Amino acid sequence: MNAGRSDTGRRLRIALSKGRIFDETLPLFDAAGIRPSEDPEKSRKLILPGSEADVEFLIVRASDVPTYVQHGGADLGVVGKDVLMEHGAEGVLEPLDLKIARCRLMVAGFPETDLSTSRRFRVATKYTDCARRHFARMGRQVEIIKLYGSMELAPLVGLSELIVDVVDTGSTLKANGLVPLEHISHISSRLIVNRASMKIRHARISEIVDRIADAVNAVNAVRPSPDGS
Ligand code: PRT
Ligand code: MG
Repeated sequence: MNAGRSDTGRRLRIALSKGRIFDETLPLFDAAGIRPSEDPEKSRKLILPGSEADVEFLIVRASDVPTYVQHGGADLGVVGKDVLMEHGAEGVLEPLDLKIARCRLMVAGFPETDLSTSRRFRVATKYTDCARRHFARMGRQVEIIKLYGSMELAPLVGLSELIVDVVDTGSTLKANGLVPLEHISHISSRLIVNRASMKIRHARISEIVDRIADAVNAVNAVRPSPDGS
């Protein structure tokens, strides 16, 4: 019996982005018995059938995952908390922290930068809403400059004094003469679910969420996280 299909007559759709999230998500999905039948890095297909007949994978841009799940284009998705916070993702359920693709959302700039001065810093970032909220919380006036990538370049050419970006090892900042100045948030990837899908396909989605949760716990029991979560 195929719960996912019999509920609505179509496969359960899971939105994934290529790259680091995909690589780290695969072993967790494997544990839940679902995996794409093809490697998206080698295929040009945007819909990949799953190993189980009631599941298929949508390959979308990382920043588009919440949009697909919010509007029901996908039932489930895997997305970085940074993208989720920036998007807003209203009405989207977030049942599981997958504890993968961990990093930190940071304010960064040149080492000599004094954030306590009253000057109005320019901040280059693709996380404009997160940055705006952070600086408002800190009571600092800033000018936000929207970029779509390579934020580290902005201070080097005088476009901004600060950036807001995710940092993992810190080597990209270092290679460009920048340092982390202020921590905004710990980031990891989350499993998200469309609210209506969760109601309509509750049994099947709960089963998948539970199995992935077990896999996350198994991985983290062996390898405790650096921040103790
Ligand atoms: O490229 P596109 O716009 O399609 O999507 P994306 O760039 O958001 O996707 P991807 O695959 O690069 O990142 C997906 C998710 O991985 C992000 O949303 C984060 O939640 C998470 N993640 C974890 C990271 C990093 N670590 C990371 N280090 N995302 C990006 N980086 C980049 C960072 O922007 C900086 O340029 O790597 C550089 C810093 O790395 P370090 O190790 O030098 O500090
Ligand atoms: Mg990228």
